[in-house]
Parts: sequence; structure tokens; C-alpha cells
Amino acid sequence: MYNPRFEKKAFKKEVEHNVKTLYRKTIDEATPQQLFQAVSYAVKEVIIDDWIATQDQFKKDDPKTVYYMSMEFLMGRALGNNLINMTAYREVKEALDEMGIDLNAIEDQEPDPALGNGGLGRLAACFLDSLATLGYAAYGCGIRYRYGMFKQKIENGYQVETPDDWLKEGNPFELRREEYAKEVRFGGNIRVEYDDATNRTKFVQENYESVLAIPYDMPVVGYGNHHVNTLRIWDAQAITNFQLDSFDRGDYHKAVEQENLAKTIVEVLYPNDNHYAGKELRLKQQYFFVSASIQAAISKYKKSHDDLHKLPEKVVFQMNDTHPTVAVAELMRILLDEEGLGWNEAWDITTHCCAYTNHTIMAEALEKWPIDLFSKLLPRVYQIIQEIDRRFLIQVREMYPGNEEKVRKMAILYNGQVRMAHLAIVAGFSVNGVARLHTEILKHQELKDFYEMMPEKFNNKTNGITQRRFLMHGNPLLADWVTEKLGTKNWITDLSLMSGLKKYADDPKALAEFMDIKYRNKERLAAYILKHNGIEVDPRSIFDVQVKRLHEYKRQLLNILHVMYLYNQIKEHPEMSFYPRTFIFGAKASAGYIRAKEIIKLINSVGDVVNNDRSINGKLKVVFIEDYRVSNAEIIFAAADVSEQISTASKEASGTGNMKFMLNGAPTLGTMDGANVEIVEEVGAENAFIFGLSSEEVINYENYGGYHPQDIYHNDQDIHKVVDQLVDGTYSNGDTEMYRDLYNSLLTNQGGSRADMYFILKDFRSYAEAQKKVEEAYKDTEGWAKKALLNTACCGKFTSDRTIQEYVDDIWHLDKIKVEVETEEE
Ligand code: 73E
Repeated sequence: MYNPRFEKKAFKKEVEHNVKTLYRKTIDEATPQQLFQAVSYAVKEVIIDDWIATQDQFKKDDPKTVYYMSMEFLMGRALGNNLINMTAYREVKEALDEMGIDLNAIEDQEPDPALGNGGLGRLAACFLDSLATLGYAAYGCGIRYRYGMFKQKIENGYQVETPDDWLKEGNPFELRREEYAKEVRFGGNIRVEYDDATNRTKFVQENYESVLAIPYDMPVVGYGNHHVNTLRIWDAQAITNFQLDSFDRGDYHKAVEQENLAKTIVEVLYPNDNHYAGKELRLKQQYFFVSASIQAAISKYKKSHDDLHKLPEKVVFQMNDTHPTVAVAELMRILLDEEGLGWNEAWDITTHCCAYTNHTIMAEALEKWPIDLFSKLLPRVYQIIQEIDRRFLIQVREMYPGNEEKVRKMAILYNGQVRMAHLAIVAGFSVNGVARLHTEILKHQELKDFYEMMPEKFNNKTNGITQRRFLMHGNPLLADWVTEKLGTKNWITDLSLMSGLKKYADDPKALAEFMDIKYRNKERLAAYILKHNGIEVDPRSIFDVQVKRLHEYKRQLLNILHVMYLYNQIKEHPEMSFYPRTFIFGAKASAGYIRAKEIIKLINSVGDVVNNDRSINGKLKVVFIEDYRVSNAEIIFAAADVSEQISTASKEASGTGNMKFMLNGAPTLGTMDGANVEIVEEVGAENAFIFGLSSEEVINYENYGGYHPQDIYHNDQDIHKVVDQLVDGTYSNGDTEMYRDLYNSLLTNQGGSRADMYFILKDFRSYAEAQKKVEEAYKDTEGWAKKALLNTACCGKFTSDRTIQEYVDDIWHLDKIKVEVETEEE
């Protein structure tokens, strides 16, 4: 047994006790939410012991620690995941059953912590899970947003956003750690002083505003190893509390301002995925959590070490995209101004502590802060960046004498802007992409100049996902089947073992079992859809799924145009054989992204028409799942037959949803983009459906002025018809303007952007053919089962455990920890 405190009798008693002391109620009287709280506190009790044991072990072993700095951690619900990782899920489920409590219903009471937008934030969460499971010392460093990703409602086909008040009932798993608060300063001016005693120039920030950063710690439980790391997210509080004496001193205005600053800074997650909005508040958020986290890391280090020069032996800061890149300048500032080191020493330490991950080449996502905004908000940090840039450009000129074009292309400060990616590359000792293709594009296109100058920094780390959440928790039926077939549970921490399933690819009984599990998961999703959408879908139909953020480059528009084409086909040829299909979408659009919202409306409109057309006998259904998030994602992946990964080649750096589908036995229908390339390599081209332009072709078109979608529109009657249906009222009750913008975006150049810049019409035929192959393949029941099973069997590479081990081996060089706890035999 993992821990005697999960022994049924003891656990039940603990839950009863919690209901009593928290709410003065009995189990029968408690509401589901109160039961959730009581159960969570009982679980937390056990976690805390392991958490303490882990921290004690850290003190003994003094391991090197990674600080994973990220604006986003899309953790998803904690209760079920913690139980799984403590190997107590079953016992607790049974204990609660005996009390007449349904664990699933209790889990549903937990708000989904959604402190992230999409892939980037979820990757951070998977990484924390793997770091703890592999036994490495790690902190996640981020922001405790008061409101996370908005909740999405669909009203009359349109997306409506409502605030995500995730903390309203209290978060049972967090600990407020007032005693580790740090001050963070903004604005003001820098006074330069000469200190005769030390012979040094001193930089003193004056007239600044400041806030107090208060850490909240959340446990990150490793699987079955008693290892508990910490996700430390920062809340903001005013330093000068709103006191009368400051009013008397005439500081009333400042007191109010600081109150406001503290309140606004952590108020809300910016809901933009793959997009830079350039808002001052966003930069405040970045500096706020970065400064607090680095201060905390340095104070911790100094408690048991006295030589800051050796900081890189114990500490590494991994920057999750450029969002936390002020970290390099902040670390320099602390070393220079607070610790009194010289520039060269400080630079040597910084450039051995900081590493950078690039997640996107989308131009609109590049962070380029206006210098006037930046220097006003962070005057000292800005001075330091100027000096970093000055010294870097000397190197560039040395290496490329007379080549001022290089200087312009590579400078950190250029054209009135601070280019954060350049700062991250210059100051980081490692620059990595997130899939092989993406890293190659970085090296040879986007970051070519930097790669030529410092090739040793560049490396690839193909993303991964945690099988603990996305198979064990999300798909218990398949998880149990895998354990039975492999004869071991070891795949839970060693996903390469999944290859042992390959031998069942020709075993009719195993294939039938596999597809039966898929069917039961489809029934579960069908029930969810009926409950939430009021739409009846047939679990025998092909569940064709595209769930991810809504973005033009992800091409949900291609998918829905193809649905419109299929509908036309069925209407025009009612006798044609057609295997019933359910197209399932789930996607949030950033609140200000108008075109993305039009696409959501279009999907819902097509659904309305198609789902209500009795003449097609239910052959086609279109479902838009509201409020796509981690908790319903788990149910969706488990039930998918087809995984739509159809981004314009070169645009999706990796994708991670693709891996979750694969793990759950859904073949990929996709382009040769991001990690799809490696998925196909692992599973074999015969077990995927690949279509469309290659990344090279796309990049070539882009470099030579695009292509002419009008040619396709005029020459292909099916495409012509579908595109026209955007403006002939078919899906808009006769309104010819509702989708005019989408129509125009496909056919005409507009301002800065080219017609059909995501190559939707260009790839349409090839996509439709691949879809036809999916249908043919699905009709062959056993052939399909084999493909599906092989996807699960070949997914071993895509565990975040593998990714994290590569980060450790090549970048972080962390020490493994073994947490010793006294328990009975496990
Ligand atoms: O391809 C995905 C990738 O799998 C990429 O688009 C995403 O990161 C995932 C994890 O590596 C991503 N998100 C962002 N940039 N890349 C981003 C940019 C700005 C704000 C929020 C998110």
C-alpha cells in the first residue's frame, strides 16, 4: 500500500472529520462542493508529509534545481491527478463508494485551474508532472491569476466570454507563504552615485511604485515515488496599505495607485494564444513574477552557499518562450546592483543559468516591446539591456566586419523596439525548438543568423505529454487493458513499453477488445454531447475530432468547408454510399480575434443546418463542444476515431493534442507539420492520413509572393460552390454579409495580407482525398482497428518523461533525488 493513511477506514474518518470541522455537517448533509473540499483536504494531509520529506531530502542532497519560468500553467484539476500519482485512486474511490459518494461527481466539483491558453501552458503542466515523477528538483514559477482563461458560452452560435472565477470556493491544494514575500519595483528614475569606499558606481532606483509579491505554493506530486515538487505562483498585494497616515503625509494618491497596481497586475490571464498584444500591463505581469521568482531563487541559494559564482552549478532558469525573458536582465541587475559583482562575473553567471525555449515562428507572436514603454516601466533593466546589446554588437562587428546589415538584423534594440527573442538567444546558453521540423526551421530560416554565429546553443526537444493524466485518468478502460496486455503497470512511468502492444495488431480478439473500449468511450462522449448540446450523435459513426485553440493557421476553416462540401455531395447524390460521420469541434477564440469568432459562428451555423436536415438521415453531424478545457479534453481524446492536425505546414511548431489522440488510439489526419512528422515516423505512413503542401513548399510560396487562389476557385466546381455558399445565405438564413469577411479572406488580397494566406483552397483537394481514404479505411473494421491500436502501441516517444529526460541530459544536468519515507511495504 502506498500510504496507510489512504487505508479505507482511516480515510473515511478523515473525510467525516473534515466535513464536520469545515462545515459543521455530516456527510449526508454536505453539498457536493463541501464534499469535494473535505476529500481534497484529506488528500492534502497525506501530500504534505511527502512534500516535507521531499524538501528535507533537497536540504540533504543539495541537488541542482530547475526553475521553469512560465506565464502559463494549464494544470487542469488536481484531485483526480493527485490520487492517481499517489497510487490511491482506486482505494479512495472504493472508500467513497462505501460512504455513498461518487468520486467522479466529486471531481466534477473542482474548478478547472486554467492559468493558460493552450499548448504552451499545458506543456508546462506536463513537464512539472514528469519532473516530479522522474525525481528531479523543480519549481514551476508563474502568476496566480485571479481569473484564468475565460469560460466560453455559445449563444446563438456566437462565442460569449464569461470570467473564470476559479478561486471563489477556495483552492484546497494551495498554501499561502506570506513569509517568502518579495518586493517588486516599477518605474521611477535611476540615480547614479559614485561610492568612494568601494570604488564602484551605484545605481539607485528612485520615485518608483512597488508591489509585494506573495507566493502561493501548490504541490506537484510525482507518480508513486513520494516526490512532491512545488508550483509557486505569485499574488500581488499593495505595500503601503491604504492607511490614513499616508493620506496625512499627502501620499494619498500614491497609496491608491499602489493598491490599484497590485490589484490589476494579477487580475487576469491574457487570453491570446500565439499572439503578442504589446500591452503595458502584460509587461508588468512578466516582470512581476520574474523578479519575485529570481529573488526567491537567489535567497534560497544564499541560505546554503556563499559563492554566487557557483550559482550555475545549482540553479537553471528555463524560459518558456520569450514571455519571461526579462529574467536575464533581472538576474544581471541583482548580481550587479545588489550583490556588487562586476559586469563580466555577472554576465558569466547569467549566461550559464538561463536557457530559452522557442515555441512559435508566427510573426504576430514575436514580442517586440516599444523602447519608450519598456524603459519607463523598467528603467534599470533597460539600461542593462542596452549594455548587453552594446557588447553583443561589438562581437557581431568583429565576426562580420563591415556587415551593417547583420548588425541591423541581429541587434536586440532596433527600430525603437526591444526584441525579446534576441535577448533570450544572446543571454541564454541553450536555445531549443519543440519538434524536429520546428528546430530545423529555426536554424535555417527564422534564426539563421544566430545559428550561424552560435550553432552550439541550438538544440531540439520534441514535446511530450503525460500518460498519467491523458491515459490513466482520462481513459481508465484503455489503461487497464494496456496493463493486462503488457502484463505490467510499468508503462505508467516507461511509455516505451507500449511497443509491446504491437504483437496484438493481428490478433482479432485483442483488436475487438480495443475497439470495444473505443466504443464505450464514444458512448461516454455521446452522453456528454447530449447533455451539453442537446444533440444526439451515433457512437457507431466516425468521430472526427478537431479540438484546439481557434487560429487561422490551425485551419478549422478548412475542416468546416470540407464538411460543407460533404453535405453538398450527400444532397446531390443521395444514393452515394457514405459512412456516417460526426465532426466534433472544440475551440476558444481570443476575445478580440474577430475572424476566429466568425469561424466559430460558421461551424455552429453549419451544424444547425446539417443536424436539422432530416433528408440526410443523420449521415452527417456537426458538434461544437462549448468551453473546451483540460477536463473535457480527457473525455474527448478517449473517444476520438480521427485526429485532425491540419495546420498550414511550418506554422504549428509542434502540437501536443496530436500526441494525446495518438496515445488514445486515434490515427492522425494531418499535414507534415510540427510533431506530426515524428508521429508518422513512429507509427508508419500507412497508419496516418497525410495531405497537403510541405513546409518547404509553403515557405517557398511565401518567399515568392503567395499563390493565386482565384485559379482554384474558378477551376474546381466543388470548391467554387462551397466558397460561394459563404455568401449566398445557405448558412445564414439568407444573410449574404455574415460570412463576407471569410469569403474575402480566401479570395482577395487585403491590406498587408495575401488572399488565402493559410493555403486553404490550395490544400482543399488533397484534404478531401485524404478524408475519402479515412472513410474507406474505416469501413474495413479490422484494418481500422489495427491502425488505431498501432497508434497507441507506437506512442512511446511522445511521453513528456522522455522530453524531460532529454532536457536534463542536454541542458539542465539535474541530480536525481530519492525521497526516503517510512511506510509499510508497498
Ligand atoms: O505548436 C504549439 C506547441 O505545441 C505552439 O503553437 C504553442 O506551444 C506549444 C507547446 O510547445 C505556442 N503557444 C504560444 N506560442 N507557441 C503562445 C504565444 C504567445 C502567447 C501564448 C502562447
